Amino acid sequence: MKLSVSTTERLQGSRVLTTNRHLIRWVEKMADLCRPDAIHWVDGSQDEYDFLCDRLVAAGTFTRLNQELWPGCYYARSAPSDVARVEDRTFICSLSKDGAGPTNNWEDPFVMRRRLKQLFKGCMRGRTMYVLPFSMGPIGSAMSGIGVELTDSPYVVVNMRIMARIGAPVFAEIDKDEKRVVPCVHSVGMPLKPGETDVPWPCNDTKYIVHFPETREIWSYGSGYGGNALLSKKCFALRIASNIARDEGWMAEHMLILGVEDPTGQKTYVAAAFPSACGKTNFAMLIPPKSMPGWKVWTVGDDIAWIRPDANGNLRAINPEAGFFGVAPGTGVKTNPTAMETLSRNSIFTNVALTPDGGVWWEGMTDKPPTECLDWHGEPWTPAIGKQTGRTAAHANGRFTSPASQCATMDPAWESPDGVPISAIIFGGRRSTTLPLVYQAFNWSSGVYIGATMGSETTAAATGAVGKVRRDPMAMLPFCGYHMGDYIRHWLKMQRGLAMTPRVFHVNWFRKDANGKFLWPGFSENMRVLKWIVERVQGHGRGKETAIGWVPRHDDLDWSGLDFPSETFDQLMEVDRAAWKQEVIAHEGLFIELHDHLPPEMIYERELLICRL
Ligand code: TSX
Ligand code: MN
Repeated sequence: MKLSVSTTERLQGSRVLTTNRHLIRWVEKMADLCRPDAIHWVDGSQDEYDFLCDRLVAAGTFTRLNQELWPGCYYARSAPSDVARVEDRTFICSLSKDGAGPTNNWEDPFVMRRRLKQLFKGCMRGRTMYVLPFSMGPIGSAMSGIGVELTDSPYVVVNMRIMARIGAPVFAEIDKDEKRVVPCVHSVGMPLKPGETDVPWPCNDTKYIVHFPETREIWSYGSGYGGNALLSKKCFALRIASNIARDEGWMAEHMLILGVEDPTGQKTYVAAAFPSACGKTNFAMLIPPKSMPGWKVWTVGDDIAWIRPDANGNLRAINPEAGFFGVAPGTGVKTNPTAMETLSRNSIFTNVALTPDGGVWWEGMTDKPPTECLDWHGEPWTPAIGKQTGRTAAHANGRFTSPASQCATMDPAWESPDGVPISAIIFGGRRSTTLPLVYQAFNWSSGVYIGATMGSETTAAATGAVGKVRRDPMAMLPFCGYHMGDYIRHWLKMQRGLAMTPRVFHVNWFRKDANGKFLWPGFSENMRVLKWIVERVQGHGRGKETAIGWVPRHDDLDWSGLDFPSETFDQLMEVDRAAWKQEVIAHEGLFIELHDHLPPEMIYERELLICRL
């Protein structure tokens, strides 16, 4: 159904909420191009949120969930073609093609601008343009960054209210000292003719996710989903911010941040980079086993870290986000009870299943599926139908959007304007062979080598063959907004401004035995690995030197409450020289792709590794 825009807009959001003349001029210019029926300045209030959710329910985009079971929660189904990030439609439009590097799509910025102008001409007809200011990081923090997203999607506005700090306080911050903002324009690319009824999930088969790194601009067209449309997240906080960080001497990373509290109450913060499907959110919310009393893990963030050296040359990190946009399938009471509690209220669910009692379900949420439900297409689904057709009730990339403030393990300092001190960086991947449970780099440059060459085996969700190692330097391959070789050089250069570099580790929870069985129980038991990492950072953890780095002996880990045979441990930790020689050969592939920008240190590190093997 179509609401009368003129009357509703008069009630909500019509007042211009900034005095910044550049911002107002830009909004006018973009409205001139996109031709929305109304402009709504987003104040970020609860009233406004409720108003927009009501509008989304009326439009059929949202279903209000059973408020007794799921208070404050809504459910959405996207168009079946608009379910994930579109990497082949993601562009880095730097002035030179070389600036974007071989791992990004590039288009001449002048050509792309012309194309975008055509696409955006009149693209918001029949819709409201929301002017959505957002702060990445606590409002007013020197470590934060501000953007303004113009969008014709109320779904985006309500998701962004969970994922970032938005609205009036951000406008006030922009007005205070004429702060530089990153302009972001987003349209679902489906204008409405007069009287035309909308569809529940408007989008366009033509999609563009475009970044202009020099002018720090983002343009997104044709998708209403997640990382394509919530421009604060991957587009700003990673692709544009990685450019800003390179220029300003800091790091915008695809990392979770957590704090480990030991039984004496001392806290050690670590940041960890894992490619998708490795359980980053689970790790960020880890619950230590009962047999390790006094140990506790505190969550700072689950996806993105902005890390910079402070005045004393120590690295400090903030989580630029305010919520979790997590993959729902696989999240359950057994794998992540903290996340389950977090998403139990005031959350938005997209592309999962709807149960007859007005709740949601997805694969892995409970052991037993519901006897019947509507799948993410809105079609009837039962376990029998699932078995027959091989179709899952939820889409593998179905998501929950939940406020971080509801997460029971959030660190007391998670919104500290100065961030938290980072003592260790952990890289990880899903590797069924070769890579041990944990090893520590010898020094910063060998650590950068480990990050630069890390990889993960593809799972069914990703495109292409299952079980093939895909190299994904620092888990940033899809998110680095410039040449990956220059990015690795930036990592090396960071050392110069630091009083002390963080210790660097690599973990692998996914090594399998000859029968394809996981060697390591993972989840809570990963606390034993974290404890060793913290002890190494503190300088009292013991280990042994191997060809690839320092590793714990069986006796160096805390095994209280877990019967883990030393023979299994040996399998899990084995550094097989023959397999590692193959591994080093595989590193070459990436290095050849990046060769003309690859720092020579990477070649030297590779040589040293070969010599040690
Ligand atoms: O998130 C995971 N973590 C990190 C937890 C803090 N997953 C899920 C990954 C998919 C997103 C894991 N899966 C982990 C892990 O440590 N380990 C595994 C592999 C595994 C799966 C099931 C078992 C053991 C290991 N089950 C039993 O042994 C009974
Ligand atoms: Mn991510």
